[in-house]
Amino acid sequence: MSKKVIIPAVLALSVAFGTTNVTTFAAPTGESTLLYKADGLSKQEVVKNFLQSQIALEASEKVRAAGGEQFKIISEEADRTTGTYHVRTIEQYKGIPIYGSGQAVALDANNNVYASFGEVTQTLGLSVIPTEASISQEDALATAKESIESKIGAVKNYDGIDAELTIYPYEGQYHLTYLVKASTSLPEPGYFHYFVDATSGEVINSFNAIHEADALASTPITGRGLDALGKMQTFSATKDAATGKNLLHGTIVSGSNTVGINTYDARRMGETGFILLSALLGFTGFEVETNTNFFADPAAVSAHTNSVKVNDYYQKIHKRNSLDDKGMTLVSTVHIGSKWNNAAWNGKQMLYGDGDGVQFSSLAGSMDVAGHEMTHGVITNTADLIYENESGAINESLADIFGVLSEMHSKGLSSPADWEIGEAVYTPYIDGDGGLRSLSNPRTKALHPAYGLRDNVYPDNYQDRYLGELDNGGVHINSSINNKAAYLISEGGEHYGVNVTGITRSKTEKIYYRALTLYLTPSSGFAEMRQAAIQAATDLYPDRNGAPSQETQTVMAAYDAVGVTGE
Ligand code: L5Q
Ligand code: ZN
Ligand code: CA
Ligand code: CA
Repeated sequence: MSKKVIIPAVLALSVAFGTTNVTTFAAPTGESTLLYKADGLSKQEVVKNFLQSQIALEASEKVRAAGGEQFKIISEEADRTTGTYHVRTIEQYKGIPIYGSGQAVALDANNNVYASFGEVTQTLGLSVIPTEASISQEDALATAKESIESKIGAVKNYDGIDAELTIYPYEGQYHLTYLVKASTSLPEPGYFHYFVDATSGEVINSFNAIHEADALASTPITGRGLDALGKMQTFSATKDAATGKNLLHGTIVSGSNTVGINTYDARRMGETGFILLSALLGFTGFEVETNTNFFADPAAVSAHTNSVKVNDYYQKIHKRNSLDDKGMTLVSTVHIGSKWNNAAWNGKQMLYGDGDGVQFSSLAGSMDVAGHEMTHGVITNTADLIYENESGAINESLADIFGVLSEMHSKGLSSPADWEIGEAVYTPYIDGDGGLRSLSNPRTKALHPAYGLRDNVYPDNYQDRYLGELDNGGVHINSSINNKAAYLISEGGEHYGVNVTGITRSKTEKIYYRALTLYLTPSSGFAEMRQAAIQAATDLYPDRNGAPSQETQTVMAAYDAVGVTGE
């Protein structure tokens, strides 16, 4: 977290030219304060000068001398609700991006910096990092493929694979690497990340970030079919001009936005079918076809209609145009693998298993699971939280939070509140045992003793967090700590002696969406999540007479209650 100081722009500019006379002023009250005064400069100059001013002079001069700017603007967004302007940056070294770096800087209506999230690297200018690769991109791709296939078996078709030159900070050193990202569906869903040293060809680190995970004219039709829960649904589908068959290719129209929804069937089978149809279908699976308007595959009907519902939620509540906010087509594939007890986002699309019928029934049947997986798609396109350790737990938690909130929105206010994940498909032979995770009371769900958690249940405060290496550093475990905070913000309650006044679901989802899209960065952990939520609450529900609003106080109290305190 940056220090809260106001640096007049004139002084900040002189920093760049070698003067060390930087003035700091006392910060106003509250956790949100003005950081940097703008006058006269463009928004982009203000942001870059502000970030530059956060680096010690010697290092900052060296970066310039080395012939590059440390900060690169990657997105800009004006927020009409608050008249504020939001800029995301990443760090680079001689034009090569630094993995996991990122800042989110917020400007007020006068272009002053009032908030900044994301660590600024101090040592970049003092480091000597190789920038010339001695192995080729093809070599890096081959190395990654070999390792992936030694783990999951031969991959006949990658859903996507690319290698990008990236500087990777690892164990106290900067490495010039090719970051290889590979998406797979068969033989196993995966979203592999490989850091291949571009000077030696050695794999420095790797992880699987699977987020459980035509020219011809066609006519839109209305399809019908029973979903995985036995409910009749109607939905948008297509009559294919070439074959005369009806397919699960729909469109959602909202104002001037149109989003495609395509649902496919992996038919639980091996690679052969995929190879045949890959050229036509882009490796997503077989078409779900029918000669009538009736679609007879309940898992496919559920995946199709649930992705419409989740998209409606993001569109109506958050004014978001699909997962990338640019109208990308929503692709789902059902019947992945045999009795697979999971659902996933593989970096490109949703994947649903059929479940083994005991632990899970068809996972496509649960709308909150669709909301969870699709939120991973939103996160990839916004804060891009790294999928391990604390940032991974925040990533998982936001997927759960928007999973349950999208489901509750869809069911409407007359339905009972539901803060469980996956209850519609979890343990079909056991009634009333809720879902696989609970946001309202994480401690009601057991965890394998191998994790060594207190009472062998999911944690509901920071002190009980999991610090081992399983589950990418506990991403599906420690998420519960933030889940509980979100629940308390919405519904209120006493937790470890802290009283929290609930502020409703509607305000809670606005705060988390704003934190996710404007303030969280790839490396954000629990402390940054707290600060981002406080900032979002303060933007939406401003301080009065120097005192934080009820909404902001509630956010602070909820994070206090789960043991994530300020500083
Ligand atoms: C998980 C998504 C869900 N999957 N995957 C462990 O592995 C572990 C948990 C999950 F929607 F199916 F739940 O959350
Ligand atoms: Zn997930
Ligand atoms: Ca639920
Ligand atoms: Ca059950």
